[in-house]
Amino acid sequence: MHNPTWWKEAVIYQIYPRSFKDSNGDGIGDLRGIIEKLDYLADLGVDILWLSPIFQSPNDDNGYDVSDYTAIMSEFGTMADFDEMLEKAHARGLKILLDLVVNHSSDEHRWFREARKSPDNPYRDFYFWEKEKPNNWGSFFSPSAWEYDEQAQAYYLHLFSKKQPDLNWETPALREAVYNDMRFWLDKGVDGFRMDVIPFISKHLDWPEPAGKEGQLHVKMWSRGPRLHEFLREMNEEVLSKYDITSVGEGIGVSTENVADFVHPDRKELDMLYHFDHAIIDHGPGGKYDPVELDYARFQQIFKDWDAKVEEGSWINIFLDNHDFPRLVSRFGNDKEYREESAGLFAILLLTMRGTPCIYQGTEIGMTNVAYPTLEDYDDLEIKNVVAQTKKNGGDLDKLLQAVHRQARDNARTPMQWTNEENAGFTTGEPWLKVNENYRKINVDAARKDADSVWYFYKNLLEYRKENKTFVYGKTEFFDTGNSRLFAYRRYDIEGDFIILLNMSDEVLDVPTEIVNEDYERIFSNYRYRPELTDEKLQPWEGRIYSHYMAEIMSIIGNRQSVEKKKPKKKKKRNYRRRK
Ligand code: ISL
Ligand code: CA
Repeated sequence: MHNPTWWKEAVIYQIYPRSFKDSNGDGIGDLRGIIEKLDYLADLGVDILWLSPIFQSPNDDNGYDVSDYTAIMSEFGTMADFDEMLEKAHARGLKILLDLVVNHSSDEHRWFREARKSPDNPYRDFYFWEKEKPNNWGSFFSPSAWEYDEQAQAYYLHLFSKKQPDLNWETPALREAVYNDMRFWLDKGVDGFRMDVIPFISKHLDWPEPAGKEGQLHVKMWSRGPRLHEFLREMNEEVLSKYDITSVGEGIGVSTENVADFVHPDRKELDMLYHFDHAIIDHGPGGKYDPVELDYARFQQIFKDWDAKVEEGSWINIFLDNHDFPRLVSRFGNDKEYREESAGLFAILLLTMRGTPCIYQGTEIGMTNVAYPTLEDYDDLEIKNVVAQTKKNGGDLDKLLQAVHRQARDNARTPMQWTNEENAGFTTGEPWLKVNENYRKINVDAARKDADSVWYFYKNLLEYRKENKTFVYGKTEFFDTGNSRLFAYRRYDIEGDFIILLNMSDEVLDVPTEIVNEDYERIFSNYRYRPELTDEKLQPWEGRIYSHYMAEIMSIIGNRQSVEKKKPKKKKKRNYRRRK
């Protein structure tokens, strides 16, 4: 039997504060906006709120460039607002995860301002300095990972933008400073951290010159440097283990072969992490802005391979979109004819696959990608960099715009759609990033007035998951359906036995009776009460959960022994367990 663990049972909801809710009309989401929406989040039924960075920052990368780890970004509010938010969240049973961005700081952090002053400044070794460019590494947000600093008279390393210099974890004083900043928040009562690009914190100090073009990204090489696990163990020992909290690693560059090194309980490093395998599944030979067609067979295989690692004792997160990726319904589903259907289908995948689910803001109402008319409409520094490079190389800007429509991080960063009022009820002012025009139709208000909406589907499934711990602790069995567009798996243990069928296509498919025999009863469908719903056929993008009748009876009467081994009379079909 399993040990009950709160962060395995919990569902995470990620807030991108800049785009969540603006409380004061300046067009930028803020902490008081989050406070306003705590009841909404509690009502939806999530457990943990992960806030993208809320710390003081010049916002070169929307807060992923921190200039003071223990101060609140002035645009987001004050420390008093934070304290109030934390208290009110806890009062509603919601936990708070902060975003720890300590692979790099902002160049405006005091440490960096000191470090660049002179070679013997006490903060010098908080960063990496080299007299000559030691290699041809590229950076995520600029052509080179090395930038010459006039004042320092040396090059510094930045794997992300040049305003995000990499911190040097080799320096014990830097590590101690980071641990202190972490303690500051944990002592206030926050419930843990999501850790940004954490596999990058240890570097190959011989600065190997990678094969390949100048300016290429070398995620594999940067991830899992020689001292990474030593640093993580130290952080755990010094900080994490002293509190009843949890930790989520952003598992960039982590694979099934090495995930256990991070999250197996014996390692005492992190509780869980999310990998990138399906998140980069459509990146082509030229990277994310050179996308290729989605391979659904591989998509299925990825979930299968990772679940095998969970079976061996590692724990992971299940996510399908976040602030760095396109909207899941536009990317993996069909955001045109079957928007609500595919949004519902992926709700089932998120909430029934083994791992701690992460729901990204807006996904609970099936928000979609945006397609701004020009490249200049986009805000993300990543796009600005790609546009500059494409111009420099005389590349095709129309083709780039198409790719940006499909892949941009800003797809996920458009303001949350609350109502059909101007600017989607996000702000009374001018939003920092234009709202998606479809807010008149897709918004929280409308969704909550419609019992058949994606929003209610999430709410009901969240509640059902809470009642059925089999989805958390049960084993997984994957079925080969012979169709890359039909995903089928079973979650089962002594308390429950469920089969999940997901038709990831625009076609009507036969229900595979060899998988779902007559002992299984349909209890959830994202087609709910619609006339086209039948036992034998799966509608386009229909997802179903079936429950074994014996397990179902036992879950109702709660006692296996007293059940007669006789199939009951056909029960009335329920597509929602409980309809409110
Ligand atoms: O979105 C990406 C670039 O196309 C990702 O590769 C992303 O850079 C990577 O997932 C790391 O993400 C995290 O660190 C970045 C920040 O920009 C992202 O928002 C954050 O999630 C640097 O801090
Ligand atoms: Ca504001």
